[in-house]
Amino acid sequence: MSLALNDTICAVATPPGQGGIGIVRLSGEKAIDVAAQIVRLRGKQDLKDVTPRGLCHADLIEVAAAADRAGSARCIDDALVVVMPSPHSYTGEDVVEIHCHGGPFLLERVCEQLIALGARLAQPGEFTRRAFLNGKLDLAQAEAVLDTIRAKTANGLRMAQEQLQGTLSKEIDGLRERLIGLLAHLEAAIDFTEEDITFVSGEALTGQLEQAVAVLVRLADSATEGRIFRDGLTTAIIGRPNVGKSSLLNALLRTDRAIVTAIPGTTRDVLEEAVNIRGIPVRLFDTAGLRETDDPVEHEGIARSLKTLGEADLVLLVLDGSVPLTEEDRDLIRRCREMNLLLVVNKIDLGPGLPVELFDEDRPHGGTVRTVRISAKTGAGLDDLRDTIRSMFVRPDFEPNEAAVVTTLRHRTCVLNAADALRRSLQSVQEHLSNEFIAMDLRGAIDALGEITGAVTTDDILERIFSEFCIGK
Ligand SMILES: Nc1nc2c(ncn2[C@@H]2O[C@H](COP(=O)(O)OP(=O)(O)OP(=O)(O)O)[C@@H](O)[C@H]2O)c(=O)[nH]1
Ligand SMILES: [Mg+2]
Repeated sequence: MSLALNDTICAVATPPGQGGIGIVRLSGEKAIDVAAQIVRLRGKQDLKDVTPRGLCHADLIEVAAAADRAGSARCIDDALVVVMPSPHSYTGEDVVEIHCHGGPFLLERVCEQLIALGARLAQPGEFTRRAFLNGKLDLAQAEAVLDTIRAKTANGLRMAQEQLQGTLSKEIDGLRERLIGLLAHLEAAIDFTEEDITFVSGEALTGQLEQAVAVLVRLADSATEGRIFRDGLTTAIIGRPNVGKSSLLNALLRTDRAIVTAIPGTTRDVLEEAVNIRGIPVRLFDTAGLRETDDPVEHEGIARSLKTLGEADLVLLVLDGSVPLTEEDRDLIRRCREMNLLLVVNKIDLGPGLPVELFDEDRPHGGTVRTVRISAKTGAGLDDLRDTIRSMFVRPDFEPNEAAVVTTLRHRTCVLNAADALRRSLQSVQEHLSNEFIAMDLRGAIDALGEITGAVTTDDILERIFSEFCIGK
């Protein structure tokens, strides 16, 4: 896909569907000229001469009639128009926004006309891509635009905003600058090996490299919370039939979303709902109760339950606290041994529930296991359940706005690659290898960090990042 920077792009910037207001955005060299042909300002002045970034009342007119500007051109809507001349705009180019009524047909009509007049329909994320290419945002900030749009909880929004303001970029750039300084010393030492000058001592080098690794380790660690608040937790509610899985879903949602009956095997399909649990966006999946069955419909439901289980970040394994643990319960606990497992002992309103000791022989390996006691019927224990879910994934002292947080797998991979390269550099220092070896890995680390902010980038990376955006962003 060729995404030249010298043409003028346009797109509807507001979501599809009907709304009070809809916005069409234009960016590029000819943005003002193109827009001027369908915009007739009420104040009669030229679109070029309006106050930058101020709203102007205008009539939108049909292209066919536009040539006859003085005459009775047909008006299709009235609008507020704002002109943001380069470089003080989102993309850094001349930008015009046309705020008209939010009708899908009308907005499409406006875009069609702009295209007929020489603009091109923007690709997904192309406005933000231009902002990046014109140096208005770095790559991490551009990614934060999407995170801001997609944020589902206050924490997610706060982290996206921090990243958009440049908190992560500053930390990464600062570290990268220090490493570049270090590399310059090493390169000087390489260039002047004949002379007997020490540009940087082994000790100083070790100290600085170790310090940099520590910063990167902290950043990589922050990715656990970062990812959870950004992407949320995929949570499967599983268990034997009739233990109260659907009742738990309903209790957490505070609605009667799922059918609940006393008949085992009520839920056949997988139900998905989103809920905010202590600031974490959680995707809850209620599943069919797991048991041996000859019923083909139930059999399919169970296959889907197991698939959901396989994809979950967290498993809420519901147990009926009013009866002793069964062999099927134990099988399920064993099946979830490698996962983050929360044993939810339900129906405690009917009795004290099962003692935890029962589970000792089935202690999981790998993941974390916790137990809570609840009654989906009375709501007892649900607060404890919410607190426990948060504490399984978020450190108690975690504050999303305190320091730079890594929220994406892409950033985490770059951070880990940089840390690995620095560790190799450190090893070369310790083994008294020549400066070339130390410098080589140091360069690798500098490049890995540069990929986060886009100082080092490829079309491939840009393609992947901006294709996630929608048209108009
Ligand atoms: N006393 C009591 N009954 C409960 C509680 N939770 C669920 N039940 C009852 O248990 C029965 C089964 O509840 P469901 O929520 O349908 O159970 P399920 O695990 O979704 O069952 P399947 O969909 O068949 O696998 C219903 O009669 C509920 O009213 C609870 O906390 N206390
Ligand atoms: Mg159910």
